[in-house]
Amino acid sequence: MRVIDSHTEGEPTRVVIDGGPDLGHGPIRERATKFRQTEDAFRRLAVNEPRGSDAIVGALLCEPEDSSSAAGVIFFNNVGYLGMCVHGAIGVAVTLNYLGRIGIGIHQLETPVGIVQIDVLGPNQVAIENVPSFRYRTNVSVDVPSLGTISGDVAWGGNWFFLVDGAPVPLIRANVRQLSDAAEVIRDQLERDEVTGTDGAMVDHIAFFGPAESEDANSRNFVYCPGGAYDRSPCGTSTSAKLACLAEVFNDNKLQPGDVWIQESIIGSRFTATFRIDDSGRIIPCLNGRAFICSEASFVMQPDDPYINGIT
Ligand code: PYC
Repeated sequence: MRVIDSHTEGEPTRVVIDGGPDLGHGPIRERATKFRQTEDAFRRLAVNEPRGSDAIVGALLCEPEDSSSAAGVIFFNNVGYLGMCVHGAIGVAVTLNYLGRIGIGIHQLETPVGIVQIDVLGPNQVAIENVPSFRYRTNVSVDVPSLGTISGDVAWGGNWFFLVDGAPVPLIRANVRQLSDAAEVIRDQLERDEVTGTDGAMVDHIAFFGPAESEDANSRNFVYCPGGAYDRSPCGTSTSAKLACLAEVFNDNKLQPGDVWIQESIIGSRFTATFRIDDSGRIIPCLNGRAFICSEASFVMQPDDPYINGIT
């Protein structure tokens, strides 16, 4: 099994370029279901300790269903699977370019939640046109033991988010532990209160938003991921969900199509985001960020290794 590791604005991506499970053909959504049902040990092996860490997002490259797409990709993490992952898609684009499989220019990636467009602007700079994003519920209040009443929006940006304006402690890196603890209890309360996305989907990412540190950015965020890690990047699916909440079509009148929104992460890295409205009136976010290759590795599996499939 061969992988290439990169980071996008600080957040790691591990692209499996060889030796992954054969999931057959057909829609990537169906192959992702097969992955979950029959090959979950591979997910753990690929991203969990001792070979990985809680922060790594894995990306399994698959043959695309449509041969004009650059690749199919299934994103996964330390506890399960992601619909889309913008930082991961930027990592995949930079990796495919590094391997000489795609050039500068526009390509398509097939994901379990839809086709996204990748615009490779340079060896380390990519813009992703994400899946349509929308706000599903506005100003939902939950009573959280230890925090009091917390209000936020439930929105989709390729994953489900609870977006909170403000944070229980300042959005600085030194507060990552407290922010993570707060996000975790909010997520637990959302689950207890049965606050879900469409079709009862779990709202498994929590995002706090506050003022940016740099003068030219619009906002800083902290995004808590399903497996307890925090996103070092500004989390592109969360930024997409945020854009949907700010967009004029939903009456917030805070952001118009084409307006630029610079989202800063908890470590100060950034995505530059805009959106357009498609022919069906849907919000299509576009996120621009950088990724850098960190390592190329071949995994070794020794049969007597008690942790051959990772530590869960
Ligand atoms: O950038 O969309 C993103 C993302 C999702 C989870 C981690 N990063």
